[in-house]
Amino acid sequence: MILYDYFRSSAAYRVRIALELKGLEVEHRPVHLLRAGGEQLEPDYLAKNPQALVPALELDDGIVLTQSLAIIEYLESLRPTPRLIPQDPELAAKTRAVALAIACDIHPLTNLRVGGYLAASLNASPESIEAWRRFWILEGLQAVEKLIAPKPFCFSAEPTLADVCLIPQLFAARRFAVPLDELPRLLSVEAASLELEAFKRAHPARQADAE
Ligand SMILES: N[C@@H](CCC(=O)N[C@@H](CS)C(=O)NCC(=O)O)C(=O)O
Repeated sequence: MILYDYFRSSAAYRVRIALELKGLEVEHRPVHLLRAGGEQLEPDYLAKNPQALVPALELDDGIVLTQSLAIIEYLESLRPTPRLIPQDPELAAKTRAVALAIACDIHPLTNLRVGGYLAASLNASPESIEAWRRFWILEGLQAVEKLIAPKPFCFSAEPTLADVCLIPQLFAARRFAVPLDELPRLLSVEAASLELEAFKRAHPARQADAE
């Protein structure tokens, strides 16, 4: 399998953590989101992912999967252990709710192309785009802080899809200088997660394309 990846992409980081937790190996193929106007917009990549986003996972038969959460659900079917979505229906719903709060409600507002639109079409300054990102990330994480119940991971003694989404979002929050000091539960989950080899190996700084 080939993972089209970018070291700083928090959506790709989610997939890297899931792969590491499940002990699945892939070839990483970097797609540089900034070089030459963005390699995600090149025709060869668009043929794989018409959304022009990373990650994408190309299977050995050539089929390409897109959307990090869909890819992770595929990996969960391929290698069911360790489970990332709990069997208990209530816990599964809570786990998915945190994952979706991050992947659908926080992350899209802070994406590169959204910043590009704010600048090019609405004349937003770099400072106001940074402020926009900080606002939406903090607002979203404040709610996630109340949704989780660390044990020490978001909902249990083992990491789940919620942790897989939370850790990359916290990485992005730091990148955009979002103040995290009043989010002690999130910080405790982060500390527990970053102790694990799988999370360490998936970290942006450890990727071959890291800058
Ligand atoms: N919902 C998508 C989001 C993917 C996404 O937004 N990826 C970002 C990097 S984190 C990207 O490729 N951005 C390129 C751009 O905005 O042009 C997923 O979960 O896979």
